[in-house]
Amino acid sequence: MKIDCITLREIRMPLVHPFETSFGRTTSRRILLVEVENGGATGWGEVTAGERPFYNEEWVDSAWLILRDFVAPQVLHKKVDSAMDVARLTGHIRGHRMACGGLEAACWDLEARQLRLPLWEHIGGLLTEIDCGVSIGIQGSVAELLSLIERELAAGYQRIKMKIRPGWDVDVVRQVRERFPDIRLMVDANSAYLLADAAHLGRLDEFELMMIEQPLAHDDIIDHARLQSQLATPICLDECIRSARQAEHAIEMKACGIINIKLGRVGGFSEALLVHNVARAHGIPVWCGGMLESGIGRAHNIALSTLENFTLPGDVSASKRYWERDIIDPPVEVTSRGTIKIGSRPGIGYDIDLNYIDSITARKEELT
Ligand code: OSB
Ligand code: MG
Repeated sequence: MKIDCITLREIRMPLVHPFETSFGRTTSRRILLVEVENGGATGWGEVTAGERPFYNEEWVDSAWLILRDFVAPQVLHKKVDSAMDVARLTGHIRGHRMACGGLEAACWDLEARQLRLPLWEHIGGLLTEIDCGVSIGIQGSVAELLSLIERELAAGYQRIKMKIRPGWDVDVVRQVRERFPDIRLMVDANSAYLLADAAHLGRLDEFELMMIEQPLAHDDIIDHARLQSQLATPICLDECIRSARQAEHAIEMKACGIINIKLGRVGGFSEALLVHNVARAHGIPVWCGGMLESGIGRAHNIALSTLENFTLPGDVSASKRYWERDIIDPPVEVTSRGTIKIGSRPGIGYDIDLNYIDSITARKEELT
C-alpha cells in the first residue's frame, strides 16, 4: 500500500446533550477527520483527541500539527506491505498516538476497501453482533440521572456506566443501585482520585459494580496496583494503557482486572490488536471505549469490537445519542436487545456523507 494524498478536515458538531466528566464538560465537538487516497480509492479515519488536553495530552490542534508536520512527511509515497505496517512509519514519534492512530485507521479502511473486505473481517473479527452499553455523564441532579438510566435501559442497552468524581460518587451510586438492583452497572472516574482515597473508593464495593474505570492518575499503573489490592471491585484501566507493553505490565502487577481499549489512545489498529492479544493471553476481558466519536470513529470502534476477547459491552452506542445528524449513512443503530449488527459491506461499512461533511468543515488541508 502507498498513500498519495492525505486530507485533513476539522468539522464542528454540536452534541445533542452536553457530556460532563470529572475533567470537564463538552457541548460541541471539534473533530479532526483524516482521508487517505491511493489510486482513486479512499479511506477514512477519525482522530479521537478532544478539544482540550484534559483526557490526555493531545487536543485537536496538536493532532493537526503532528499530522501535517511529522506524520504526513513520513507516510506519503512510502510503500508498505500492508496497513499493519503503517504505525511503524511513525513509531519514532513520542506520544501523540491519537494523531497517528487517526491516520492508521484511515489506512486500514482504505486497504479493506481495496480488498473488497469489511474492515472487521480484515482485522480478524469474529463476532457478527456486538453488545452495547452507554456512558452517562455527570448530571445536575440524581433525579435526572435516574430518568436517563431508565431511558437507556428501555432502549435496550446492556450496561450502564456513570461518570463519578469526588462529591458525585458513593451516595449517587447507592441511589442508582437502590432503584435498579439488578442492572449491569459500572463507574468511570477519569483519574479524579488519589491513592489516599482508597477507603472512600472501597465503599463502592457493596454495590456490585462490574468495574471501577480509571480511578487514579492517567499515567500511574503502580498506584492502581496498590489500590486494586484494597478493592473487591475490579479496576478497569483506560487512560493508563497506551500500548501492549503497558497492558502487560499492568496485568502482571495486578493493577486491573479489565482493560478498556480505545483505538486512538493506543495509536491505531495494529497496537489495539496487540493489547487485545496480551489481555486474551492473560484471561483479562476487554471492551471498546468511546471518545464521543462521529460516525467514522464509531464505525472503526464497531469493527474493533468484533474481535473475540471483546466480551463485555462497550461504550459503542447509537449515533442519535450524540448527533442530530451523523456524517455516515446510515447512522449507527442499536437493536432493542442492545446490540449492533455487523454488516458485510467493504471498509468501515457505512457511506461517508461528503456533502454534509463539507457543510460543517471549518478548515481543510490537502497534503501531497
Ligand atoms: O473515559 O471513557 C471515557 C468520553 C470522553 C472522554 C473520555 C471518556 C468518554 C466517555 C464517553 O466515557 C464514551 C462515549 O460514549 O463515546
Ligand atoms: Mg474512561
